[in-house]
Amino acid sequence: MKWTDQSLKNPLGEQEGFKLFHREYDDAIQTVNTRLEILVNDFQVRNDYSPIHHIDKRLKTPESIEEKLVRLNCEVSVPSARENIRDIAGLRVICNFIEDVYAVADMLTSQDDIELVSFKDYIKNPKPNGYRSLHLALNVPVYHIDSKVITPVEVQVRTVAMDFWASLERQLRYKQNNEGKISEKTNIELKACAEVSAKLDERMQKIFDEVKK
Ligand code: 0O2
Repeated sequence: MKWTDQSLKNPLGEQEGFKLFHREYDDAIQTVNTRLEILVNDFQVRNDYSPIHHIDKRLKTPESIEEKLVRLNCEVSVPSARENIRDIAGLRVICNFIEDVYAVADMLTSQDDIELVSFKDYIKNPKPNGYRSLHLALNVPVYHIDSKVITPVEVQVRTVAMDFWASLERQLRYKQNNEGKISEKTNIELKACAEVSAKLDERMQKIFDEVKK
C-alpha cells in the first residue's frame, strides 16, 4: 500500500452512496491538513520556525478497505467499513525534532471540535521491532451543504529520522517473499538501526536546544 492517492473503483459492490462515503474521508483529510497548515503558519509567525517538515496524506483505496475488512473477519460493506476501520483517512506528519512531534500533536488535539479517541505513544514505548511514532485516532467534523459528518481520521506524527526508518523497514518487509516476515537476523539489525536513529534524534534535539538558547 502506498501513501498516495485514491482510486474510486469499487470492489465493495455497487452499494448506494459508496462515492459519497469515500469522499467523506477525503474531505476529512483536507480538513485536518488545512488545520495543520494554519497551525504551522501561526507557529512560524510567532517563533520564526516551522515544526513540520512535510505532511503525507493517503485515502485508503476501496481494494485496501476490502482487504482490511476480510483480514478483520468483517462483512465487506460500507456500513461495516464505517464501523470497523478507523484509518480510511490517514495523515502522516513528519517533524524536524522530537519536541515538535509532541507540540504538533498537542496543538491539533487541543482544538475543541476535534475528539481524541485514542493516543498511542510508540516513541516513549516503541514497538518490539523498534518502530517509533505517535498514533492519534481522531473524530473530525466535516461540513457538507446540509450536514455535519463526524469522520474518523488517523494521524501519525513522527520525526524525519523515525520516518526514514519506518519507510525502509516497510520496504524491506515487503521485499521478502515470505508473507511480510523477515529473518530474525534482519529483525535484530533493523532494531539496532532504530536505536541508532533514536539516539540521533536525541542528539539533534540537544543541538537544537543549544542553538535556541
Ligand atoms: P498504511 O498504508 O501505512 O496505512 P493504531 O491502532 O493505528 O494506533 P496499531 O495497533 O499499531 O496502532 O495499528 P497497526 O494497524 O499495526 O498500524 C497502523 C499503521 O501504523 C500502519 O499502517 C503503518 O503505517 C504504521 N505502523 C505500525 N507498525 C509499524 C511497523 O512496525 N513498521 C512500519 N513501517 N509501520 C508501522 P498499515 O495498515 O500497515 O498501512
